[in-house]
Parts: sequence; C-alpha cells; structure tokens
Amino acid sequence: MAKADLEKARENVTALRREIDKHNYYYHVLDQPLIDDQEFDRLMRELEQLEEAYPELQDPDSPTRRIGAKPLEAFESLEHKVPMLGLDNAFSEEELADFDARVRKLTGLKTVEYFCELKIDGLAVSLQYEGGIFRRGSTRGDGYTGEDITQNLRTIRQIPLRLPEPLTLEARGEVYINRKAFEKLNRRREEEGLMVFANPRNAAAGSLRQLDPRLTAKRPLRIFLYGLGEHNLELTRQDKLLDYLEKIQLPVNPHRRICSGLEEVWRYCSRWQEEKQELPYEIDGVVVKVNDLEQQKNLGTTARSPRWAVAYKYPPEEKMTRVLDISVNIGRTGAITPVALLEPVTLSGTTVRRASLHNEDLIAEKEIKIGDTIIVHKAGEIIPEVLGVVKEKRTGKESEFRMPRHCPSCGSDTVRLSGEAARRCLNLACPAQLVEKLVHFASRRAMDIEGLGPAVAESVYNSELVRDVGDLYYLKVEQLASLPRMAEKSAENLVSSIDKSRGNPLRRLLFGLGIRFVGEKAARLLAERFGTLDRLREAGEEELIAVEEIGPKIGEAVVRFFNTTETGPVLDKLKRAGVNFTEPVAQKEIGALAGKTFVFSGSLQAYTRDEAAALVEERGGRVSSSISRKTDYLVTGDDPGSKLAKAGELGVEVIGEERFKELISQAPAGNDV
Ligand code: 3BA
Repeated sequence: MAKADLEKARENVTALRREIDKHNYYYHVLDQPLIDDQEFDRLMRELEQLEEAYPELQDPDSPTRRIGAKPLEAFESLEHKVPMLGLDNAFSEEELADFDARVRKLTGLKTVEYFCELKIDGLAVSLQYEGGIFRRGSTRGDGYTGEDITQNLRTIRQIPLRLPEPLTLEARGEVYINRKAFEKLNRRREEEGLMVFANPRNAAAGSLRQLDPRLTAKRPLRIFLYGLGEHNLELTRQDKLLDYLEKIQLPVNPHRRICSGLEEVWRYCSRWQEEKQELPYEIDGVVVKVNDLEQQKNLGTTARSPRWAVAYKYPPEEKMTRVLDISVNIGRTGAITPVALLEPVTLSGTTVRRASLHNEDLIAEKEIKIGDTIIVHKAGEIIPEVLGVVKEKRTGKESEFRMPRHCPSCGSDTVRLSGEAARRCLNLACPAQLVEKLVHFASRRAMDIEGLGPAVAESVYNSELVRDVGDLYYLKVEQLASLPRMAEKSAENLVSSIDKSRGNPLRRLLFGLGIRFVGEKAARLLAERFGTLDRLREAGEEELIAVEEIGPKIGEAVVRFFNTTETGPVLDKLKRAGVNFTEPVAQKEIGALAGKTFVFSGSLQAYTRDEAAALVEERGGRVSSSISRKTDYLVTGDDPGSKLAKAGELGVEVIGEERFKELISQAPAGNDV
C-alpha cells in the first residue's frame, strides 16, 4: 500500500515538475503566460508539499530548489575548455569596412554572408548542461578561467534547470537587467541607504557576484544566449545555431538577422542606433559574425579574439536638456563641488538628473548659467557630464552662478587655496564633511557597512550619537531604533553590519579613514608593508616612500594624518571597540621572492605575461607594468623596447629569460598557510 502511494506520488511529482517547467518557459522566456500567478503558486505549493511528504522524491534540480540555502565562502574557479574569447571593436563605419575587407581577403569571397546580433550590455557567462541538466555555470573571467557562479545562475528563472532533451552542451550568453527593473532596484536601494548602481550592467555584475544566492534571487536578472562552448552538435551556420538554442527553449534575442555584405550590415547597425531606445534593455552595439561556421573555423582566432567577429560600438549618446539650478556638495575633505540639477533626460538607458560641474573654473570656462540649455553625455558610459551650452537657446533670463562664500553646512568662510581648483570649507568640524566621512568609511570598498548610506549617516550625526567613525562601534540597537525613519529591523541590521566590519583587514580600515591621497591601492600597499596600524603610525616619511608606488605626496599626507590632533581619539575609540588593526599575512609575503619587484619587457619564449606574473606572485614577488628605481629586475624577452634604456638609466638589474627561469626554480612557490 505504502509502495503504491509512493509510486503515485512519484508520478504526480514528475508531472508537476514538467508542468511547472513548462509554465516557467512560457512566462519567463516566451513572455506569454498560460496561467495566472495564483495558479502557478498553487502548482509550486503542491509540489513542495509532495516533496516534503516524500523526501525520497526530492531532487536538487526540482523547480522548488532554484535557490540554494547556504551562502558560499568564495567562488571556485572554473576552467573554460573552449576559451571565451573577447570581441574586437569597430568604432566607425570605416573600421567596420576594415573588418569586412580583412574577412574578404582571408576567405577570398567577394561578398560575405554575415549574421548580426544586438550587443547586449551585460556580463558574459557560460552554462554547462549534462544529459539535459544544468550542472555548472561560470563568468567569463579572463577568457580561460572564470568563477563558478552556478548557485547564482540557478536563481535566474529564464535559465532552464532541465532542457527538453538530454543534451550535453555548453551555452554562452549575456546576463543583463532591464532598464525599468534597474531603476526600480536603485530606487529601493537608495531608500535603504545602500549603494546605488551606476548602470544596469554594474547592477547585473554586482548581483552575480553575491556569495549569498538568496540575494541574487531578489535581483531582476535575465539572460540571452548566443553561442556554444563545448558541444557535439552538427551545425553549419550561426543563424541556425541561434534557432537551435531557441528550439531547446533557451532564451535567445529575437532581433537578429542575416546580412549579405557590408552594406546590409551597416544598414542593420544604423537602424538599431535609431531604435535602440525602444528596447527594454541596453545594447552598446551590434555584434557582426561571419555566418558560415566552416568559414569561421578557417578564419580562426588570435590569442584574444576570433577573426570572424567584430563588435560595432555605438558612439556615446548626447542629449539636450536644461539646467534648472546649480547646487553644491560638500565632500569629506571640505571641497565644495557645484552640481547642475537638470531637467531629467534618459541617457544610455538611465535617467540623468544631476551632473557634477567640478569647480568654478570649469563653470566659467564653459560659461554655464542657471537656466541654460546644455548638452550632456555620459563619460565612460557612467558619469553624466556637461559638454557645453547651446547659446542659441538663451533667452536672457539665465542667471550667473556664484560659489557660496560661506559653507552651506556650517557657515564658515569658504576659501580657495592657491594652486587648487576647489573652493573649500576648512572647518574640520563641519557637519557636512563629517557626514561624508562616515559615508566613505562605511562604503563598500572601505569597511562595507551595509545600511549606512547618506541618509542614515546624516541621521546618526544629527542625533549626536555619532561624531566620528569611532563612535559607530558603540551604537546600540535601541538608540538607532529611536531615530526618525529607522525601523527596529534596520537598526538591528545596521548594528550587526557595523559589528561585522570590526574584523576587516587593515587595508579597508586605512582606506576608510579617508587619509588624503590614500586610495584603495595605497591603503593596500601600506597595510601589506607595515602589517599593523601601530607600525604604520611609527613610520616616518622616509620609510613610507621607500614602499614601491608610494610617493612623497602620500607619505606626507599619512604623516600629517597621524599628527593631526583629531586622529588620536578616533583611533583610540576604534581600538577600544576591538576593530582589527592588522593586515592578515598574505602567502605572498613569505615567499622566496618576497619584496622583489619585476617588470617584463618584450615577449618570453616559455611563458605568457600572465604565466610569468603568476610565477613571480606565487613566490611572493610583485609585477609592475612600469619601471622605476624601486624595480628589482627587468626581465627582457624578444624585442624589449624602451624599458631597457630606462633600466640602464635607473641602474635596474636586467636579466634574460634563462636567468629568470633560474630565479624561479631556486625560489619554490610558498606553501599554503
Ligand atoms: N555575441 C557578446 N563574444 C558575442 C562568441 C563571440 C562573442 C561576445 C558576444 C566571441 C552580446 C565576448 C565574451 C564571450 C561568449 C565569449 C553577442 C554578445 N559573441 N551577441 C564571437 O550580446 N553582448 N562577447 N561570450 N564567448
């Protein structure tokens, strides 16, 4: 009887899983739901209950098990058996024509048949299916090894956990986020005091990099597949490859087209330059591929990219809008930055409302007035920048902007020090500066205290609970919960993320302290060299600038920081609170080449640059791209170039490949610690 029950349940479970997989496909891939959400939820609950009642029927690939339970410690790396190469870019019609000319020359064809795909602005990933089951997924990484992000990819509903046929293949594509979903995500993060993402691509990348798949599951990630890695299919053309991916129910971008010859390709690129605004996601160009797979094979690849494909990249967008007003921001160093408040416009998919004007000289140089019509673009596709004023649009009602003579936060006089572009508030106790210092200290790359964004920082400052970063570690849940707009739960979360930050390595603390000129990199170098905050504190300028890549500007700023009267009490508070003041000893520091800096010039016979660099780093040495007095060895290969002369001038020891091999073999790689 029990046996019969189990068999019956097994049949039900199998049928339910099929049914749910089907609805997932119709809903998430085809965007044509067959049933409404309640009905779908009912099916899921039914399956969950059966799996609970019959544990022997549980299956890690059940649709109930998309989201893994445990966060990872770190991502494992995963080797790409077929490398995931990069794409060559073409930035103009002419460069596209060069690509076509080269393909025609190499194939001997008069007209080449191309296949054009929209270039999704996301993150390349690889999905491995074995016997139809999604087994592993990874990022592109350096093209040869990526990170195993299987847990995170499983949360993407568009990715089938099971294919309709028991195929073994590796599909490749791009994970992305729709523009609307991106804006919604950012609005929510802003409310929660979390760091907002600069663009949908960064949001997608950040989401895939979460160690906790439950967080990834909350992000609106999507995917388009466009290629194959390892597989044993018999395919002849790129267009058929995509049709095939579509047939096995993987999400494939519907906008794609065979174009015969350059002219048709160009028309396709131009058309989408006009129409890309209408798409729900961002594209940054068109990928043009030789359609015939045999021709692709004959064209082959270079070390970096296939010769049969090119990415035609759209020029960055520019838009006209109006300067509604100019306000100022006070930074953590007291620098006062003018910011243009703009009539909102969409630029490469996101709404732009503000653009930094950097300083008063720049405003004067560009002759920007309040009320002006201006042209904005995004520098590096991220940061909005005012390109110039459209003077023809002036009405005479525009008004001149003058930098405030008094700090809008504390009222002290603002001054412009000689040689500086910025006007500053010099009051070390200026509330706006102190709040910015807190925000910086808590930022992701510094102490990574989640939930301490600008709004919360201002609130804890105004409440007088916190005057400097040291006070953060003495905050109690009850104190925080009594602040306006702070829920009990958020207060608990904040205290626990502050608590967690106590254990951060010294380099994060150093960066977070906001010492002038000490960015992330300098902080890391100093932490690695001195090991503890106390030793760093004792170091003189001389000792500081002896560190590779630490110059006098940084050295002086560090000394000044420790000599400033405000510093001592803050460090004492941090120390008493049990904040970690040490840098964990990296394996590299105990290697046999510890402290030695190598620069490579020209190509080596036995190793690629990356391999040679890895050999040095495994032994505790460092590799730098430029030569300086602090370089220990210049390793020369074929065609060493100008670095050789520089080494001569600086008296740096020059060694050839043979000597390099000797050094490496005499200095075995450090053991794991
Ligand atoms: N097609 C990105 N690479 C792409 C397979 C080749 C390729 C891309 C593409 C190399 C897109 C480089 C990373 C990579 C898979 C390697 C596309 C897109 N085709 N449509 C020709 O939409 N962003 N990116 N991905 N292998």
